[in-house]
Amino acid sequence: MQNAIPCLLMRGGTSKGTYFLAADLPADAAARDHALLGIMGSPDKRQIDGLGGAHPLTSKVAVIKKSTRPGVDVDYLFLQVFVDEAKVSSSQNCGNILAGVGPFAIEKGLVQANDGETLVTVYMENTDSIAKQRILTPGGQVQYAGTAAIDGVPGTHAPIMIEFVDVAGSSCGALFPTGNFVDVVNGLKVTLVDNGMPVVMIDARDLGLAGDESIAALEGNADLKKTIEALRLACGPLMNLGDVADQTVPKMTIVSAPKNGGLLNTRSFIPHRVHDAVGVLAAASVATAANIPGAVGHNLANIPSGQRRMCEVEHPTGSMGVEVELDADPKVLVPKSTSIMRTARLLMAGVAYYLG
Ligand code: NQM
Repeated sequence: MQNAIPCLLMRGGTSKGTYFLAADLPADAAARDHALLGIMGSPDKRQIDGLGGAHPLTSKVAVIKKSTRPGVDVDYLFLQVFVDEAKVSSSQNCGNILAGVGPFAIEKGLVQANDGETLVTVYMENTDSIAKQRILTPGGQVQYAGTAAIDGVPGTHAPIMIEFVDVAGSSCGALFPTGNFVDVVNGLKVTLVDNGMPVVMIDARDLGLAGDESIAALEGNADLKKTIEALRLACGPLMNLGDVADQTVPKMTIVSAPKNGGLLNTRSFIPHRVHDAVGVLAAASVATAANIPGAVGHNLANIPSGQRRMCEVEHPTGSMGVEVELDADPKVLVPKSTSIMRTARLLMAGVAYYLG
C-alpha cells in the first residue's frame, strides 16, 4: 500500500533535499523516520527506490512549521537520512538546506511575502538558534532567477542572504567547548570549535597531506579514514557531544594554506564522505576559529582586517564567503554575527510516496 505525502524537492545551496510541512508527516518520530527512509530510498547505496541522490549531500530533509515563538516566522528541523543505513539523524543542523526554508515557507503560505524583499526569521530546532534570511520577492512571489553564483552550483540564481546571530556553542555549549584554542587528541593538534557546527580542525601537514588532495584520493585513503574516524570518536565527548558513533558530527576539517588568495583551504569529512564544497555552518566555524591566534590554521591563514571580515573558505570546488563580524572588544571571541550568501531553487512540487 503506497502512502502519499505532499513535498517540495529543492536545492538549498550546494545540497538538495525534500521539504515537508511538519503537519503532513507522521507525528510519531519512528513512523516519520520510516516514511522518510521510504521516500528517500534508504538504505541502499544507490537510493534507487527513492528520491535521494545517493550521497549525504543529496539525502537531506527539512521539516517546517509556522512558529509560535515571538519574532520568529517558522521552525525548521533538519534531518539527515543516511544513504546506506536505515537511520535518520537530527544530530546536526544544515545551513545549505536552510537556504530553501524561507522560499518553502513563502511557497506554502506560512509567510506572507512583501512586494520586493521578504525577511524570514527561522528558528533552527536542531541547534536552538536563529537565522535571518532575506529573500527577493517581487510581486510577492519568490524569485529564483538572478545573477548570484555560488561555487559548487552551475549557473546563477537570486541571492539569499543569511545571517546567524546566536549560533556559537549551539551544539557544544561554547565556541571552544574545551576552553582551549588547541588540544592534543590521539597525538594530533586539533582545534575544537562550534560556531553553528561542531568542527575539528586539523593541519593537513600533521596527517602527511598537502591539503589540496582530490575528494577521490581522500576517500580512497583507508589509513587516513581510520585515523580521522578514531579522532572523531575521541573528540565527540570532549566537545560535549557524547558518543558520536551514530552521529554525523563533529565534521572533520583538514586545513592548509589558501591556494587562491582566500582565508584558508579546507577538505571536510562530513564525517565519512568528503564534502564537495564545505558546509555553511562548518565554514562559519572554521572562519571564526582561523581568525583567532593560537587556533589550528591561524598561522596558515590570510587574515582580513577590520571588524567585519569577508573570509573566503576555500574548498574542493571553489570557495565560500563567510562574513564574520567581530565584537568591538577583542577579548570577546564570539562573533557579533556570521553571514553567508546562498541560492536555492524549487525543483519540483508534488507528492512523495512510500510503502506502508
Ligand atoms: O555545515 C553538509 C551541507 C552540509 C552541512 C554536512 C551544512 C552546514 O553542505 O551548515 O550546510 O556537513 O553534512 O549541506
